[in-house]
Amino acid sequence: MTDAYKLPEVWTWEDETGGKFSSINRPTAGAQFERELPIGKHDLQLYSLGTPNGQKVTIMLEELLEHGVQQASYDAHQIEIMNKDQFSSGFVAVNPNSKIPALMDYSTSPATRVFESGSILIYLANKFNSFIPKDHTQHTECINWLFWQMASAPILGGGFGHFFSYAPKHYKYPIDRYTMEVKRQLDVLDKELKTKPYITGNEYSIADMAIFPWYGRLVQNRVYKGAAKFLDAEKYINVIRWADKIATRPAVIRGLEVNKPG
Ligand SMILES: N[C@@H](CCC(=O)N[C@@H](CS)C(=O)NCC(=O)O)C(=O)O
Repeated sequence: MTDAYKLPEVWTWEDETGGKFSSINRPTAGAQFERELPIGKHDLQLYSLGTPNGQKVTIMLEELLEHGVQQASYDAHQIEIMNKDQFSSGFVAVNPNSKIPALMDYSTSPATRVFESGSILIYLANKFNSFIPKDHTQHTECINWLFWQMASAPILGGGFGHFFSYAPKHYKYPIDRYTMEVKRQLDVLDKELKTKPYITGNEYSIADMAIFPWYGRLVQNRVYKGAAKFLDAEKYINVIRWADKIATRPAVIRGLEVNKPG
């Protein structure tokens, strides 16, 4: 059990709580300094970093290009979150939530801002009519699983990953809580993928692109060092088979390389 903590009546922010992200996170929103974002030559301007949430979008853009959709050409601008680039006035104008990934589409008038990785995937899928099933049932399944991933990322990233890799110490209570939930989610996926090649059925879609950088890379031991062993990931054989197949796609290989953290 973690040391008991006596709740104050009103919580107040302590500047340095320890852990990897304590120096960048604070309980307020908005721009912290003035700086415009660079704009390259293509209609699509991506402001991101090669973390799992960023990789979802670069995988999709590379899949579109692989598919011959030239209008999906994009400029990728690296946002170094540890350097607080996400708090510039330019970035906050594209995403008031100050998180990567964020996208500007200058092909529309006025230009369109898109933030939240799931929203960006749906935006690109609708814009280019690709990687989202047309069949009603399959389409709904795709959205189901995309939302499932968006809702599970805080458990895996913010919860398990934070306490397994980034917290200043290892605390049993949160690690037990989040490990149990991550394993349950891996089991959900494993049972689903037992009978179908992709998460919505026979069609590779934005739902697979959203899940792969998190759960696919987790079972491949590419997210949070040592986590695959800790989670006994070997037993999720259907997730591993699905992830290994997706990992060989040329667009996925390229998408994982874009905006790699320095
Ligand atoms: N729900 C958001 C989450 C995005 C997110 O958490 N991005 C992280 C990197 S993976 C970030 O920008 N962190 C910067 C910070 O916390 O200040 C999405 O899926 O787009």
